[in-house]
Amino acid sequence: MIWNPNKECMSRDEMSALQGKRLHKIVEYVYHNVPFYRHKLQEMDLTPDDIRSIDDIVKLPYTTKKDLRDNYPFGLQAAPQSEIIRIHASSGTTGNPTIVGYTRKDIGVWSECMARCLTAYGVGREDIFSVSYGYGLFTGGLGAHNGVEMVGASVVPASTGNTEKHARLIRDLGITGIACTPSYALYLAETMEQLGITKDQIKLRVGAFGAEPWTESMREEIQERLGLKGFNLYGLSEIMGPSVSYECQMQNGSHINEDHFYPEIINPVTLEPLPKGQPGELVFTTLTKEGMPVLRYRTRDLCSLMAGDCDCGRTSVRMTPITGRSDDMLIIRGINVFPSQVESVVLSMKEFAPRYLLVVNRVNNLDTLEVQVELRQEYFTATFDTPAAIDELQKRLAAKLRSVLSIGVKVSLKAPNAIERSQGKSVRVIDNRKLK
Ligand code: DLL
Repeated sequence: MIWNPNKECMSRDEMSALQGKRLHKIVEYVYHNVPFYRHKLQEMDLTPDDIRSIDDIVKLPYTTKKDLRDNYPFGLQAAPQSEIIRIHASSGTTGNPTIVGYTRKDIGVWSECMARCLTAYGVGREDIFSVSYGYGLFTGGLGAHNGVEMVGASVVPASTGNTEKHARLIRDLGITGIACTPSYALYLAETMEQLGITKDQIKLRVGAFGAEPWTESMREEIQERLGLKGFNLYGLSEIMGPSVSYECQMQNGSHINEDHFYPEIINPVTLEPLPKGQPGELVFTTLTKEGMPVLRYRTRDLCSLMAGDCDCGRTSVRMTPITGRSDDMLIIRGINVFPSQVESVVLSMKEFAPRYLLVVNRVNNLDTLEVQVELRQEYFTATFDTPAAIDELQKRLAAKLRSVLSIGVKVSLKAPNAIERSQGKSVRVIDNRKLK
């Protein structure tokens, strides 16, 4: 089944024509409504009339996460506040989160894009579908939720946490589909095994996995342990949230909803656009968004675009799985974490030297983050014999990190000079997770 064959199966010529028309419109819209873009275009001596076809996109400036942060909170919003019906936020590199407002039309487009994904996975009205991405400022929960409702399946808004209860609900309600991070799927499988819930007692058959990179061997393991077929779901909050791209039954790359999100691949160093098939950094332009449209947003995700038709009948361009990032962002339990966020917290506390290390592990399929940080010599000398003071400091740092990163962190305080110095560039992260 294809949710919207008119759009998902357009001829390439029709798609390019539609994209060109929409690009012109969106450039005109941001030119008149977002001073940031108007100034950028003026500096480049461009007006909306210079953008006539989709090929003209290369004339436009890039947008980065820093631009969003510098214009915090609403600087890039194009629609008046009265038209915004929802606001999501995702973590920024330091300090300010990225704020994204959606109009009613945006939520409608998002729901449809998500419905396209779910239909491609084989989800329909008869399904009972659990959304186990976090509900809240994160786009995963509500984004997937709206799509499930649009498809007409019964949505179970399980969110994250409370995994034992969730495992029992999967069995007792006969839940057939689930959306969550691939690492949570493995954690859930483990919890079920501990509870003695066996594969033949459950009816799971479809999984919509994303929000973090995963591999074919993780797919095999999840499929084997939960007895379902797992599909990739990709997205990012700056563009929309989940549903930017999705795997079909062929599972050969993820189809991009390119009538709404126009993809390009660029060389992250020279910023030159690259042809289909070549790996590089993925860039998106939102073609229809009203709340916060973005031109040529640099995702920092590395992948390539695939040429050629897909046997499923969809004509939309596909992207390969994400192989890495062109920045230092980590994804820990589905939450984006930048080492610079940890640095800003460490530097804000006088007790610490600016020496820290993030150690990431995967224990029982759950990611853990330990932050090691060195005490300053003066503080270390003054409190050396006072375990209570050290304990208080440790708790204070853990609480601050938790509020900035939105995840629990194990804090390990170190004596001055205890963190190993590297010879070349300083090493800030040791990621022991094996993404085989
Ligand atoms: O993670 C949106 C989402 C929610 C996607 C639920 C899929 C499912 P952000 O928090 O803004 O949004 O993080 C976006 O997560 O740039 C990628 O680096 C990574 N990411 C998302 N989906 C995938 C995926 C949501 N399927 C960032 N494979 C993106 C690999 C993914 N990485």
